[in-house]
Amino acid sequence: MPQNIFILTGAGISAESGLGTFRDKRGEGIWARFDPMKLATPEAFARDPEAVLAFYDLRRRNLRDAKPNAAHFALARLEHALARRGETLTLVTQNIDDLHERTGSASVIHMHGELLKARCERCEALRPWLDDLTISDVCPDCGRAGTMRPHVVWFGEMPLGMDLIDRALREADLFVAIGASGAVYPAAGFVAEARAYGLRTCEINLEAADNADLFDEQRLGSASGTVPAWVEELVGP
Ligand code: BV8
Repeated sequence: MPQNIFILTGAGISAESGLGTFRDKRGEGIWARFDPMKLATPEAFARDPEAVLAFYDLRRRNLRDAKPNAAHFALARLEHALARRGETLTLVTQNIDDLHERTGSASVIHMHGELLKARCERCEALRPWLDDLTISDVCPDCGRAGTMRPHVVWFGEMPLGMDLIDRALREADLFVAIGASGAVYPAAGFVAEARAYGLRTCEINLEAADNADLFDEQRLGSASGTVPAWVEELVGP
């Protein structure tokens, strides 16, 4: 029977690429050092845009030096192998990095936005943005200054692609969460929706997620080892 697989990735898949995770048991995650309520909400951006923009400039520069790891490459291989068999991979990521795209994953749904894009709050135009973003930058489309923001979904904002995500969940046979802590909604609720739709569910993680009890199967270990091994079981070496 054709395998339609729905994969949700979180910060854990990019951890071995040198991009920090948000919450880790050792308390060294990004949110242990930076207060998300002061840097990842629309209210924070309205109150102190320079601090918020500096936070994303720092992460954009880190991303330029980061390289995809074996887990990203394995998911791109899985997508192409399934397509050759007439099966589908829907890849949804909570991550705002471009490491999936850099390994050839074709249709990535960035439900929390993308760090390498900026959006004009006046004309809604969306543009690639690889350099620092300042509050005085001019929108390349409408020419207004001071209207550009990172194309990132902050707390309290609607995640992107929710209709597409729900449709893909309904059509899939298998739901796999990779490197996701199950701490942030609505992404953390996808596994419960998958179970309600009758999908098998599998967690691939370094440590058990907050919603680990909702998964039929669990594979613990670093993504650069666990994900290529899982892909090889599915589509061979
Ligand atoms: C919204 C972008 C309305 C910014 C981020 C119930 C329903 C709906 C909403 C809520 C709800 N309850 C509360 C809310 C509000 C809130 C929320 O969830 N708050 C939490 C804190 C309780 N949610 C929202 O505000 C969302 N919007 O609700 O709008 C709505 C309602 C319903 C339906 C639609 C809309 C918006 C949330 C998005 C916020 N933006 N990111 C930025 O990146 O700066 S969220 C932030 O956390 C990250 O970006 C990341 O995407 C996300 C989740 O983190 P993870 O990816 O899981 O990373 P984390 O560090 O937590 O975990 C890492 C995992 O990797 C761990 O398990 C670890 O063990 C593992 N790992 C580590 N190393 C490795 C590894 N695994 C493998 N290998 C390794 N080497």
